[in-house]
Amino acid sequence: MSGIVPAPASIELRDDAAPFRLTDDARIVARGAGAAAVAETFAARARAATGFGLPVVDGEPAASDLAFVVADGEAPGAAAEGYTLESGADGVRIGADTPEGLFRGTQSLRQLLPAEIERPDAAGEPTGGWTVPAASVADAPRFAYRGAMLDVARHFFPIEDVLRFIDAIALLKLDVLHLHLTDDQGWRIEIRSWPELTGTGASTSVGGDGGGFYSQDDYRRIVAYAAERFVTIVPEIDLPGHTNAALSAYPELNCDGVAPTPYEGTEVGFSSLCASPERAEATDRFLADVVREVAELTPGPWLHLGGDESLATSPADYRDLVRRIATAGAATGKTIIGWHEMGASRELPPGTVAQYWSFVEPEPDAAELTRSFVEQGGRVIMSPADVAYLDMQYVDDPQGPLGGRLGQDWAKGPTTIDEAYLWDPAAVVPGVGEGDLLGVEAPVWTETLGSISEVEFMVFPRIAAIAEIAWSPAGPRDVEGFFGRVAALGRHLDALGVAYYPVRGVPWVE
Ligand code: TNX
Repeated sequence: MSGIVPAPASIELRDDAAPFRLTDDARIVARGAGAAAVAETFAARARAATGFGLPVVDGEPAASDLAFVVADGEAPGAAAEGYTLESGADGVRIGADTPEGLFRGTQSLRQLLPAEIERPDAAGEPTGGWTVPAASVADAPRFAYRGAMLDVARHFFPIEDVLRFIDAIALLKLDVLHLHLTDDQGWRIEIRSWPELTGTGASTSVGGDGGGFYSQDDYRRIVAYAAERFVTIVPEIDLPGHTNAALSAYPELNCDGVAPTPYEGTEVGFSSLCASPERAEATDRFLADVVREVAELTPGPWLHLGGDESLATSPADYRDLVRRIATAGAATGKTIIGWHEMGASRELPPGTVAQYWSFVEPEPDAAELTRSFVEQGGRVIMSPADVAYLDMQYVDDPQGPLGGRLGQDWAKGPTTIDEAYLWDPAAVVPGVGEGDLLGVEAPVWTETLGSISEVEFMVFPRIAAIAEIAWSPAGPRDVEGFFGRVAALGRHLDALGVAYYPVRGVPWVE
């Protein structure tokens, strides 16, 4: 079975025509700026799985070759991430206007090949050979920002886990990994001018599962690995609430001058930076130093500064702190993203982006706070918690293998894959339409998730629904067709060794 998730804008599969056969003779002919690097990324995977040489070369493609072309006029509508893919007995050709578009096209090619293409070891040809069906694909995304968020603060995940996660989301053509780097339970990014943030501040996690943090070099490695897969890292420093880890590391950030003890529970909304003028010098120096160092590590355009659930901050203090936080952030030259509560400030820097996390039926203030960003010239990322939060439990899990141990249920109970699939980001907040949206993001919070396989188990397959909403054209959704493609994706995840929950309704292949 073949099928591409997210569904391409247009695909014609010609079952009656001869397929392409990838053999030991195949070369990858790369043409145009940046094409060879994308070809090498694809070739590394395909060489491991097939045992073929697959040299990346210049020249004229033969019928046994794959041609990867970057040139003006290749992508439909000149879309930056668009591509065309043609396959058949006379070869495979992917064309794009940019290396990024070419990379997205290679993710479709992976899914058109047998799932064994994902295997890290050459375990022999699959039955039927390494075939690509005869097909014509013309594709480009609906939204530019298609994200996943990983909470590395509640539990810490070592670099290798994060790289593995990047690999898995890139297959679904996601192009952003938002890292929730700080919270009450841990500060996970080295800030050289405030070393105790990753001393005391990184010593804990939920449930006493140990601490951890990324050194600046570790973080650069993550950024570089993501960049090779055309994934932008969005760092989040959650402020002014969710700051117990920072407050525990530096007494001078606390109104009473006393550092609280590190926190290993799962409550939210009890910590806050201090808005008092007596602490202004320390607090503003902390803000400026942190955002400067994080921005310096970040080639991407965005800096997420939190703003959610500051329940221990008075409304006046919240507005004052958000103004100071956003001003410091904007001074780095980055565009600020904030959870929708930040819309309480009418002094947001131009272009500040909202991340909406209320429900598909918005709570009244959430809609108003989100519109506040749009009124101030910003756009919106949609993450409605009842459909896009990947830490929400699976419906049949309480009876299932996990015994209800993983995930939460506060966002209107467990979430089915159909619910995750059947919503339209442009129809959530009245007054926030298609043109106001930057994109869509699926967060996974890790209060209940202590290992990367537990994370994967919650993320897959539901993230495929979010990826398809973010990439594929708007319009009526064919649930059955989607489920068939998710079943095909399941075989790729099996071959990759990525964990997932075999949700009911999908015709999983044994
Ligand atoms: C709400 S969503 C939070 C997080 C929790 C999550 C758990 C948001 C902006 N804040 O602090 O981890 O729920 O599902």
